[in-house]
Amino acid sequence: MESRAPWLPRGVRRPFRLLHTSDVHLGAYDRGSGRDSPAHRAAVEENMRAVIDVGLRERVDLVLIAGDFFDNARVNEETLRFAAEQIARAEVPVVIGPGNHDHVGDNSVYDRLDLTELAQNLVIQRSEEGETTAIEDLDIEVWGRAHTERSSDFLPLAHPPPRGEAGWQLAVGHGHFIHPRAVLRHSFHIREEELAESRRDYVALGHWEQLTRVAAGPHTTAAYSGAPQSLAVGSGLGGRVLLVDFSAAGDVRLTAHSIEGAEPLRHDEIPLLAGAPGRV
Ligand SMILES: [Mn+2]
Repeated sequence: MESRAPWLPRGVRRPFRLLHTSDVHLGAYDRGSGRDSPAHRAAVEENMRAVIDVGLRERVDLVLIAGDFFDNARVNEETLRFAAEQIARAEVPVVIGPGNHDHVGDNSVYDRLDLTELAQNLVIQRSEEGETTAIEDLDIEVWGRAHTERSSDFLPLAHPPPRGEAGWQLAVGHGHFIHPRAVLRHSFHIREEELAESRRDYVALGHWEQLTRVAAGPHTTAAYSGAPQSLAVGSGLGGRVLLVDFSAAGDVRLTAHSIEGAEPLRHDEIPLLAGAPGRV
């Protein structure tokens, strides 16, 4: 695949498989939410179980959740405990990059319970400046910058640090990719140039409900997993999670697995959205 990074020799990296999801919005229909609905609540929880089931079935090595894991900071405590149970069930490292719905800082959902105590395989990237999580057994580093509630001009992927020491360099970003028809008043811009200049092997994106790859320069792969429960289900592009295979030669290949039993979509079947270089 053309995405092989040119700055490392071939055949030196450890292959692994990633599960990438986002925008689960756990708790959106909890009691007291104003949208209280036991049926919808059960459906959202079932989606989360199905995501973890895909990870177990496909023997993934790592899970990245690219923001909006929780819908808001007032979700019921049983929803927090449910989330921790499901994360623990994954049995592999799980990294959450908080989005605008589950931001860090004042009134953060992540201050209510210590989920990392309940699920010891969980890392929550809580730094507003950005932080790197090393998964040493897998020779992976994951960089991400957490949302806060304050700044609508937040730029998730502006100026990440240079590549680190580990063989695989990943990033997590929650925001709005700028494409030729993008509505620029939407917040949290992510530009093709930033993805390319990040020099990451893969950038796991969240904030959009629909699955899509996005242009990220010749050496980086970047994609939105879309929400497991999505308004885009009717298009065949919703209700999916991304599996990402990283090969010893440095190739990065996506497969979009359905949580509802539809056929997987192979890398080249996943839509690729062009960027709008220079558009700010
Ligand atoms: Mn969002």
